[in-house]
Amino acid sequence: MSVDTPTSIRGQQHPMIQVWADGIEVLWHQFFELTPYELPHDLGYIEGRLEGERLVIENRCYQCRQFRKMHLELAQVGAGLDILHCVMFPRPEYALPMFGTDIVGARGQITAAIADLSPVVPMDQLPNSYRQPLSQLPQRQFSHPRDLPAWGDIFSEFCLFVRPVNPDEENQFVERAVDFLRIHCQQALAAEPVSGADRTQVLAGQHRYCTQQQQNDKTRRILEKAFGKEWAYRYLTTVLFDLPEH
Ligand code: BLA
Repeated sequence: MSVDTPTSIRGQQHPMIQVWADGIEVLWHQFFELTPYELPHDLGYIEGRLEGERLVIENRCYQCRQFRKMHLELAQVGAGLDILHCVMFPRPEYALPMFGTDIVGARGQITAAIADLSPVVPMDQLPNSYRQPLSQLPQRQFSHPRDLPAWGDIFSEFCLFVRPVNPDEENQFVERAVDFLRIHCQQALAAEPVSGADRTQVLAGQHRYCTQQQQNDKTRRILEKAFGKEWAYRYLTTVLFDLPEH
């Protein structure tokens, strides 16, 4: 499986990031009829400087019937720091969880690999239609699981957050993350739209997810250092974790 989508930094990132980014785009195209999602015109491709190094951010953004925004971002700071960030925002008519994943690699070593399907309605537990297939996925072993920060109470019991220490663990992570995404795409295709009170609950659940994610100091600090406080705030609240409209 591969997608012919050449970009300037994609071919230069950590192999695990390239494999996972390709996997995400292949599944998206397999399952959905995608149309482009227009980001603010100056925020699609971005260059800045961080401590003397070049920071490049490349965004891919789509939408489809079930998702108002399917965002895949690749970022690179100099040759030292590689980042993959991806979130799928369901339309409020679909009571679906949030799919999110973040990979951070420093000098060739992945330090953080996280993937989750995070509950929206109800806010504290995934629906049975997700828990059932998720609980049947094959067991996987990671030598360095990581603890979630305090704002991470949005994530589900299935959240995978590790520091993979070798290519085998990197593959195990990507395989599990692909399983999460495939289950999500299948459930999204089968989902019926909701209305009224349920729609309000979906908005409230997505609101909480985005507000918590905006608390991630590690993301904010990098963006602030490279682009300044105001820009970082705008990027966090309009591109990374924009709140759905009411
Ligand atoms: C951690 N995110 C991080 C770290 C950095 C970034 C540098 C620290 C790495 C480490 O602790 O080893 C940076 N991530 C970025 C930047 C962008 C980005 C700059 O996406 C974008 C430009 N973060 C997400 C999503 C999730 C997420 C969708 O964007 C989860 C679904 C999680 N990132 C996440 C978590 C941590 C993290 C839980 C660890 C935070 C901590 O330990 O405090």
